[in-house]
Amino acid sequence: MSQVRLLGARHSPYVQRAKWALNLKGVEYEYLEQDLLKKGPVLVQCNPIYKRVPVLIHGGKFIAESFIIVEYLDETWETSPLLPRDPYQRAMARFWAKFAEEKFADVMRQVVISDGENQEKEVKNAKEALEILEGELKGNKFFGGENVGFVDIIFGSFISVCLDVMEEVGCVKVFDSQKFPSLAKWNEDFLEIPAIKETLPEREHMVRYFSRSRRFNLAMVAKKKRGKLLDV
Ligand SMILES: N[C@@H](CCC(=O)N[C@@H](CS)C(=O)NCC(=O)O)C(=O)O
Repeated sequence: MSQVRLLGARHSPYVQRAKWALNLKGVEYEYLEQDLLKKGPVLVQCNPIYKRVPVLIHGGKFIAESFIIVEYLDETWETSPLLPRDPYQRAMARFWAKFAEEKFADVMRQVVISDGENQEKEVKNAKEALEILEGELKGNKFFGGENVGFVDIIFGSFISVCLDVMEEVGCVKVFDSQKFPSLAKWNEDFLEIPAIKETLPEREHMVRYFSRSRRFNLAMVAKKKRGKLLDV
């Protein structure tokens, strides 16, 4: 099998998805850390449209976007399947992964970079998404059933590895294990899987990254407000 490389960044929950999929499938790969502020020539060459990580390099071909990378890995390496074979179950897994991305991960990114009423609104939205996901587990061990699958990887990259950092940086509480007991148990089981726990992002890098985004965005909002006041 051709050589596999992964372009990533230490703090990135999106890169985490690709690393977990590679680990679960037992694929050996070379990891290349990227400087996202400078965006070196390798990243620009491999992902000229978005210039973002993760990017998977396989047999000289470049594949960008974490959802697409995980699906590509699943189709290329058949061991430890991540998506169900049945077309309807497959469609459902894609639906819930998209839900977890749009209604939880994207919303949590907004929680981290906002404050006041805007932040309260986003915290409420994130909790509503968790309530729905709590119901969707329906007594299953994982979203993928007895084994971790696509939805677990997509959702886990935010809830298992960076939610507490996002809560700390945003000075909010979103997750309550009393309120979401199935998700709390899911999280414990998820983090016990060797292929998952042996690759986790480094907390200090995540704290630095999310704190920097929060400071930057709040400063931009304050600058806009000042501009508007001067216009009056
Ligand atoms: N939708 C993309 C998001 C990837 C993403 O936002 N990556 C961040 C790192 S956490 C990045 O490369 N940011 C650099 C930039 O946007 O300039 C995916 O799922 O792969």
